Amino acid sequence: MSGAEIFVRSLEAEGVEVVFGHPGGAVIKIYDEMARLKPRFEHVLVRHEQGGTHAAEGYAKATGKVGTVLVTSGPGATNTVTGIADAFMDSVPIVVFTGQVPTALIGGDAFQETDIIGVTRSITKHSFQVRRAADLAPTIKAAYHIARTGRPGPVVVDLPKDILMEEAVFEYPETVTLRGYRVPEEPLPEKIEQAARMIRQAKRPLLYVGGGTINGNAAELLTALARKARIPVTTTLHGLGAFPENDPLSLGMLGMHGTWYANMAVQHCDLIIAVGARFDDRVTGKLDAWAPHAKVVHLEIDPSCVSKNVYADCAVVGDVRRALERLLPLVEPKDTAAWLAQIDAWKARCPLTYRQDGKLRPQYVIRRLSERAGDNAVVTTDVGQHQMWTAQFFTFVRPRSHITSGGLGTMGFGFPAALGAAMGLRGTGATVVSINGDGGFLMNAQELRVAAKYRLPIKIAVMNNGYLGMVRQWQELFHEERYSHTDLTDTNPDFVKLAEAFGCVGLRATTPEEADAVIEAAWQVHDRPVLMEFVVPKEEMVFPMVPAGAATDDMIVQRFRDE
Ligand SMILES: Cc1ncc(C[n+]2csc(CCOP(=O)(O)OP(=O)(O)O)c2C)c(N)n1
Repeated sequence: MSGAEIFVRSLEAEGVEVVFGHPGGAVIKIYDEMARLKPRFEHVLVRHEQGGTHAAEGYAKATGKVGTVLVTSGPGATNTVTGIADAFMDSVPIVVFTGQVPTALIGGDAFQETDIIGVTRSITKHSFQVRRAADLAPTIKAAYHIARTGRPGPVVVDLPKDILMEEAVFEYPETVTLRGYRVPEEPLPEKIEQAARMIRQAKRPLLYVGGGTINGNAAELLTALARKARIPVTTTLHGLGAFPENDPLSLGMLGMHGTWYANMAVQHCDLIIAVGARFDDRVTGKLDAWAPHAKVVHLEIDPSCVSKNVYADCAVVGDVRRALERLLPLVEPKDTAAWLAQIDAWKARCPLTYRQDGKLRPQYVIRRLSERAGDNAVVTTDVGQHQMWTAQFFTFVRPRSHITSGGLGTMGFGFPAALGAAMGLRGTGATVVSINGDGGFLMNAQELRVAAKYRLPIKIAVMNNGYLGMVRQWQELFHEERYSHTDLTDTNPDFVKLAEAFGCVGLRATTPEEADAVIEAAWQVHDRPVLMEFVVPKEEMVFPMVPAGAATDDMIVQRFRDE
């Protein structure tokens, strides 16, 4: 059969359910075979390849499966670069198939030729260029294996056009053996015992939990460990949902915009148990002033993350789920009452707050969305202030309920990620909520119509503060209020009309009462996306805040100014 048919059959054999793609000359043969073969997977025609890549990320994060993207060569391929970089930074398993000019023309500046393998070399977990149709099936098998196993990440598979025409025998391999690729799974027993000993000896232990706990399907075990040993838990942005935030042991998020009490716990604890986390600079701030009294136990699958930023006194390298399975029976209930009382006092002294003065505050909107959506919600956010308010004021109680762009901080991520999540969660009863700023939403708003086509009832919030809010905040705090090119008021569209033009419902709220009514109305729509525009004050800022590069102790807790 043709290489293009082998491609289609391989995706079916891999169990792919959804492909987010956009056709072009280099992959036209694959699209032709899809028309002829009517494959078992669904192809979603996105309106921009970047949107497709973020949709695949949203699908992967919501379902725990690998996301799939198919694009043409040249601009089709380069349009995926931001999504690939995003997936690399955030350990999201996706496979991106890019068309390529015929092998004989490679290197000759042919029409729509880009060396996408070269372009993406430093932002992929691995990449392949297929040179023979006979290699297609084993390469596809290997690509999904690499994307999904160990620390997950993006894999690019480049498909020269002639390979798709070439004939070969189709056989999908059962197993993968790759020289030089081994996943460290079983942690060393002596390291588990050392970790248990350190937990036993600690007086003020703290669990610092990252996205690796969710990727590794270890949230339940982590929760069991925290509850058994009575250890308080703080999570990173990507760790949100790994531990139920309505549990008294939860401290919410730590770091730059984390809670005051989580950061206080970090600065006063005597043991940090890091689980699937990488000590990112948005977590630690000034490294040598972070957690000054703590020894560190680090449970981590990626050996290159261990002792990279913060030295691990005990490194438990391997699958975090297996590590927690083995650690749990060795850890006894601890008396941490004094430490927990101290934390409760911090929580009472400086809880997360916002001004309640009759104006429509974004934090209020997020609280209301959280209450309305309940435990079954899956939330995606874009990047900026609304992202941090969502992390602070939405209550996450389940793994895979919070999807965002953390490492790369990609504006334009949130809505297409919601599209991908909603495609993956059809029929599960989950409500997908997409929270955006007025800046980033417009960077991939074209995918609205795709969501409408599939009748996905995504609840889209656009926090319209008329500004690139997070940059405005930095300009106010650190650049003497020179608001250089952050005002969006004269380039913002009418968001309600925009939604309607794309076949969605558009609603607007300017007061808390209107916001309540709009949220209620949005939840009554079941057959298409609803865009809720919330007009909020531009002056609102995200606090607490540890300024970039500052010590955690120098956190700005709250600052109100006249409006
Ligand atoms: C693609 C991209 N360009 C620029 C930035 C820098 N940046 C970070 S936050 C932000 C402002 C976002 O504004 P908006 O989407 O309105 O959200 P808000 O902060 O107001 O909630 C900008 C420009 C980015 N993160 N990503």
